[in-house]
Order: sequence, then structure tokens, then C-alpha cells
Amino acid sequence: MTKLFKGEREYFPGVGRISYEGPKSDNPLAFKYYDAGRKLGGKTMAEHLRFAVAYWHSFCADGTDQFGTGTIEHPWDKGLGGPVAAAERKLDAAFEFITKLSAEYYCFHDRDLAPEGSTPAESEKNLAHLVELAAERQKATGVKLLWGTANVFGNPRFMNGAATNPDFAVLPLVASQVKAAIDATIALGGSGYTFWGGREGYMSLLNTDLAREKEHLATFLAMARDYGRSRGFKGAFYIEPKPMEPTKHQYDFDVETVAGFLRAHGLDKDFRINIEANHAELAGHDFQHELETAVSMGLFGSVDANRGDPRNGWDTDQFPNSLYETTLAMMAILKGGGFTTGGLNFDAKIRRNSVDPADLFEAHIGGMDAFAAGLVAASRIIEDKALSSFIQARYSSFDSGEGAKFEKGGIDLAGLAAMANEYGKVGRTSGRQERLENIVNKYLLNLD
Ligand code: XLS
Ligand code: CA
Ligand code: CA
Repeated sequence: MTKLFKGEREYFPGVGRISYEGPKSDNPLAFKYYDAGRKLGGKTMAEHLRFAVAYWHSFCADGTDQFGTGTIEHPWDKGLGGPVAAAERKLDAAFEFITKLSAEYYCFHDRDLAPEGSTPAESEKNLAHLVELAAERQKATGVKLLWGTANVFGNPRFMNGAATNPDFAVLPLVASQVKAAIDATIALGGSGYTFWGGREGYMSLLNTDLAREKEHLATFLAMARDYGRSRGFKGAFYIEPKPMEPTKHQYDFDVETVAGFLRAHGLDKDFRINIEANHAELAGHDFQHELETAVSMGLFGSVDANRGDPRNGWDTDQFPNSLYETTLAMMAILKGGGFTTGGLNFDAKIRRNSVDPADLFEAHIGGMDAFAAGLVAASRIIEDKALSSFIQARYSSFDSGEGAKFEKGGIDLAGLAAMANEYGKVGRTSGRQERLENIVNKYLLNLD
């Protein structure tokens, strides 16, 4: 268990360490289901779930949207000194929050941790300074970095793209940020480094050389990979798919698209996929679909745990709360062998009218409980072979005889066609979807 971080000032007074009180507890600041040390299949809940707090939503965003200014006041933003001093206070607030929550990991963009300076050199200096302080706090508490990333989408200089910008002059600036963010990730012992291509896409094909931009992206990713490896980075590089927003079409559209891209450019050895639930929704897929697709291709890496709203088409980044969805997600993750470098990063934000500091705790507690419940249901479904025995039986005609021969590529089309008369009339076999759906619910109704 991590030690509580006590900075000079307490930013979340009145909230102590969040602990497990069980499903009957009425305490909004307690876990009802997430019991970090509880073991399932040889691993504790904490080891299975590897929860991370997202620095940007939790400590930087203030509720600003297109229609209004900030609503959430961060005490660490106010005080003496300039933006670096504010970043130092924010770091203390973050470590206080993360340790009170008993999360073990966090994730950041370079610009969340440290403010941009007036030159690239000054930006790098700011980041290096905050990294040094973060390393001290990590050491004092045992909190770890799940992954780092560079914000190469926010500044106006990236409005036409970052690594895919039509103007070469932008690329060195992208490189300086990515290089510094990789260095920061290595210095903090991060187990992953993420690329989310916020501006890597197009707004209109009328002004875009799509083929050239995709080549540039691959070249840049290979450069970043080579740099990280040359500096001793042993973790995973992740691509985070998102189909649209802010661009009309992003090159990292969904898992299948990213997998094709990685394989086409020989990047699939070093890169894995970081799957966000809300982005799956925007791509018109279920979260489970994206996870299963990545697992099926050996490319599963990490998860941005949140939810979207199925009734609208933008990235609402809400905290996950559906036990059904977390169960299906954990089934896919466990099927893939569970997390190695990755984890469940709450890339989620409280609503802009959730203005009390307690709201941030309650949001995370709900998300952690939802995934803990999903983990228990999923591991029992897997252990009991409640669904897998059906699936196995469903494909059993491929386990032996001509079916097995087909799977191995041992039959040609004419040979297969010649069997048509022998196989004769194929009967109707139920897919049993409703029964299987009821089975999933049965496990959810029997959580303890
Ligand atoms: C935005 C993305 C972003 C990445 C990290 O939609 O989710 O936050 O996770 O750059
Ligand atoms: Ca994300
Ligand atoms: Ca999102």
C-alpha cells in the first residue's frame, strides 16, 4: 500500500484515505467493491486493474467548454509565483489525490505537468524540473507512471497537423516535445508511452495529400521508437485510436485501422494499442469489440477507461459506471492474458457542474468499483467456462477431420466444393444469444 503524500498544504481537506467498506456501505467516500488486496486467480484486484489517474482531466481541466468559461476552481492554480510555481503546487495536489484514492498509477501529457516556455529550450527546462519533483514524490509514495505522452495538438502551431503537418517547419517542434516527453517517461520509470494523434488527420481532402501524410506519420513514429529504445526504454509504445474530433477523419481511426497501419510499416513489434471506451463508441463500435479485436491480433496494450453517451456524437469522457460494460471489457482483457505494461487509466472528467472537490473522488471511486465488479464477474465467467464451453462446441466441426484440414489450408476450393453433396443438408443450429446474455446477467446478479 502506498504512503499518503503530505505536501506543505492540504488541497483536499476533509478527505482521508479512501478505503474498502463493502457493498452495504453508505459512505460516498468509500469503495463498495474495490478491495485492492482481494485475490482472484493468483493476482490481487490492484494487480489486475492497475488504476491510473489522468492528470489532464483531474488537475488541469476546469470545466471550460465552447459555451462557457471554467466552473471548477483549483486552489493550486492560485498563489505566489508564475506558472512553474503553480505547476509545483498542482503536482503536490495530484500526489495528495492519487495517494488518498489509493490508485497506483498516473498518466500525463508534458504540458499537464509543466507549462510551455517561451522557447522549446525553456519548455524542456520546465518539464525536466517538474520531472525531478515528480520522481521525488513517486519515490516517497510508491505511485508509478503508467504512461507519458506529449500534447502536440493544443498549440495553434499544430492546427494543420503535428507529424503530418504539410509544413516541415512544424516537425522539429513536434520532435522536441516528443523527445522530451519520452525522456520524462523514462526518467519516471513509465511502463508505456502513448501517441494520440489529435491533429493527425484531415479536415478536407481538397487540401490534403493523404498518402504522404500517412507516410510521414509512420516515419515519425519509427524515429520516436528508435530514440526511445536507444535511451533504454523497455516499455510499450501505444497508439490510441480515435475516429474523429478534433479532425474530421483521424488516421488512427479504430483498432483495425491502426493494426493495418502498424503492420504495413513494421511497427507492430514495439507498438501496442491503447483503447478508449468513448473512442470505440465514436467509431461505431462497442468497447468490447475494440478490445477483442486488439487481443485477437496480439496488439492489446492499455485502456482509457471512460464512457461516452450513445445518444450524441462527441467525446464526453464520462466516468465508467456500467457493470455490464466493465464485465464485457474485463472478459476481453482477461482473455488476452491481462495487463502487462498497461492499465486502466481514467481518461474521464467530472461534469462542469460537479464543482466540489469530493466529486472528483466520488467519480474515481465509482469507476474503480465498476471495474472491480466487472473483474469479479468476468473472471468467474471465464473460470466456469460459462461462455467459452459454448463457443468451443460451436466451432467443434473444425477440430478434426475435414474441418481441421481446412483450417490448416489443406483443401483447395474445388476439393471443398466436391464435399457439398456429402455434407448434404445443413440443419439449423441455434446461436443461443439470449441464453448467453442471461448467463452474463446471472453472474452480475450473484456478485458478492
Ligand atoms: C483525447 C485523447 C487524449 C489521449 C492522450 O481525446 O483521449 O486525452 O488519451 O493524449
Ligand atoms: Ca484517451
Ligand atoms: Ca476521449
